[in-house]
Amino acid sequence: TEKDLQELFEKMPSKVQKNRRKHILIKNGEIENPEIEANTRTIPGIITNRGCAYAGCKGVVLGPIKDMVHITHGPIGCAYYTWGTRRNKAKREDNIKNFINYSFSTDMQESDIVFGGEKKLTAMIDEVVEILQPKAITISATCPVGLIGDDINAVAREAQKRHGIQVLAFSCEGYKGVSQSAGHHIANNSFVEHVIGKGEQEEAPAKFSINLLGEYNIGGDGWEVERILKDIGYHVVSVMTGDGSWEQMRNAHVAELNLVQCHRSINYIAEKIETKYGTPWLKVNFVGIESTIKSLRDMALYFDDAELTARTEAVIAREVARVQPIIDQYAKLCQNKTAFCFVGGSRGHHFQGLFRELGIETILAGYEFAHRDDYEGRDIIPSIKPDADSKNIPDLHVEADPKRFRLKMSPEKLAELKQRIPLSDYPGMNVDMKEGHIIVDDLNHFETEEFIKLLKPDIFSSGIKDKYVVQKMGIPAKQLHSYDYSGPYAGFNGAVNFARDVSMGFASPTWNFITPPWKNSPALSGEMNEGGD
Ligand code: CFM
Ligand code: HCA
Repeated sequence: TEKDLQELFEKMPSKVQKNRRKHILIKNGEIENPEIEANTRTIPGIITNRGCAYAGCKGVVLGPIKDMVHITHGPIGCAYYTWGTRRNKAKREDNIKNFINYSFSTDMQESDIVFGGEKKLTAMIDEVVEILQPKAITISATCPVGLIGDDINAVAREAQKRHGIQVLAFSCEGYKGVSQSAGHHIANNSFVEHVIGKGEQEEAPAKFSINLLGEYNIGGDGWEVERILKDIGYHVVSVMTGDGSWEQMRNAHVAELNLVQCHRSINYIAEKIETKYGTPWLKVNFVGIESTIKSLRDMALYFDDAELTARTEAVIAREVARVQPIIDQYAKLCQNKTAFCFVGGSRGHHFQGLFRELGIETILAGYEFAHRDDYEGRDIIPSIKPDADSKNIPDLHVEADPKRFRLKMSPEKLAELKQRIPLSDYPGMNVDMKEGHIIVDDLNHFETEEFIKLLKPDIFSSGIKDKYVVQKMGIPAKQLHSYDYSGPYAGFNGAVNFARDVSMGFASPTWNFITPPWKNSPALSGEMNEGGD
């Protein structure tokens, strides 16, 4: 209740309180779409789950592209941390190499920081080309590179001339934004400018051609989604960027529709492709049975083809008949339980439906670094005040491509469809949350513990940084970033895996051996005294 929330705030120093109040909401139907503060700087010293711009650029958007060599220019730590930890899977294909099992870094030493690292980077590119012959290379800058002023753009330009392959430089120094989100934007801009639409194809190679955007194939999610789409009869031109390739992304302009799974990390590309090539985008969600079915039906409405619609229904019926009885068994262990669902961007919203299907209600949800539109919907975008990102990252201006822009359907039909399906729109998470439930932006360690004590959720979904703290409080924690090394969790097969893993968490006898701190109240307690003696 508001009173509990008030008590929680009172435990914070007054400055922190003032800041954090704007990031926490209780869903209350009286105010139609309350404003939340998001994408602003975390208070220094607060333990947050957020990462940096480099993580968002190299780790999230670039990293999964398998046929490019991704070089991290910097001391070894940044490259090492983004080496495989995100579990974005990829397979080699005919004519498409797969480099994602390697970690490439200039491993800058003290002398490179003092005298500059450009020569080392140049030498590294030459070595990479000689040994691996990739078709394209990316260079991502880490914090010290920006501080010492290495000109990675000039190095990239020279290397491109020397080797005749595309070399893209990304000034995604960690400090370029308040979180990963800035890095997504930097990567998106460059792909719109230099990669998408540069391929030779003019026509879609098959009927029902789509691109799948914002799907990173974590734990094999993208493969499960592609299995379903191909079974129905779709042709996947490119995936951005899970198990994706530079080669295929170059021809993304030929698709008839872009699907957007993770709105946060890739909405910029979706929007610019629409302006440049006339391809609308559809917000989909392949996490959870209901959402998967809805996404497939929305796609069928877009293509409006009797055979495709019939096939969509046949696949849905077959898959549901196959997986529902298994899920029902697991769901018996999950009834009437509650969850916290706090993940980086889209997943804080996407997983709520899957929890609900198992009988688990999400009572607190939020994002580490999403923007106000991911909470309140895209309608509010014009009213968002310029933030830290907009100062550092130019909003790319694009225009209709004179040769390749093509309307995919009449404007009247498009307008009519927009009334029925989320075309070029995302209504955000808040509309789906229930009365009295809590929405928190950039949840921190202190609030995590306080909300757990207050609401005692049965399961906490999170990342690696908070998981173990929560488990020591006696509550099962399910990582919704890495899936605790399981997955896929998307699509029909993913829902079965998730039901199995979550119910296993509840059934584990481990929890009987842990006494949560509130059952063991301390003999002594104190209060924080601001500024006083
Ligand atoms: Fe999109 Fe992602 Fe997410 Fe994300 Fe991430 Fe991720 Fe995530 Mo970790 S792209 S916003 S920057 S869905 S890496 S695959 S799990 S925080 S909720
Ligand atoms: C990142 C990657 C991450 C981290 C996950 C976590 C991922 O933000 O740099 O904190 O557990 O999904 O791997 O979000």
